Amino acid sequence: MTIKNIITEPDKILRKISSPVQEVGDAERKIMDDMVETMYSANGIGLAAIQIGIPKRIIVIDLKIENKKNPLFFVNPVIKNKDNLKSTYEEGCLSVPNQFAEIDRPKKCDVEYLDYNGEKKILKAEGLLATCIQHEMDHLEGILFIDYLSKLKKSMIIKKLSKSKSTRIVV
Ligand code: GNR
Ligand code: NI
Repeated sequence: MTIKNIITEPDKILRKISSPVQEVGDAERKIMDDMVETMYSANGIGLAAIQIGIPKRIIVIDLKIENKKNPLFFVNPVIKNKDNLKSTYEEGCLSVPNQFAEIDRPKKCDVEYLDYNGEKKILKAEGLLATCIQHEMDHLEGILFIDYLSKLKKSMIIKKLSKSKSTRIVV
């Protein structure tokens, strides 16, 4: 397994729409293994393949309840049912480092997907898991949580991140 570099804003790659996976084979499992390792090393609770530069519809999530590792793998996820009730979480994103904002999303959702072994599954999610699934699925459409903020807040964040990117290169 390899820890990959996480792409951060501003970067056009993050705006790509990811393509469906044709078959869950060893190559796809290798991507999933690298994704979990990358997510753990960055202390995230979720990661979409596009965040490591791979435009495929693959996401991994681990809420690390009680510090136990329990990685969930979702290939070609589709949301089937969304709750009309919303819940609010303070969201962050490994591709938008050190920035946080409260975002409203449906409190519950059902998600249909293929698992690590390519088997079709359906999961009823709520709370932080539902929020995280929706956050990751947004990545598959090139959407980031900052897109839900006002134009002003969003542009301030992008400005900050592009500045910190340009000063990170030390010769
Ligand atoms: O690590 C993460 N934490 C988080 C917190 C609230 C809502 C969503 C997330 S996902 C984020 C990791 C990430 O960027 N996934 O794409
Ligand atoms: Ni994210």
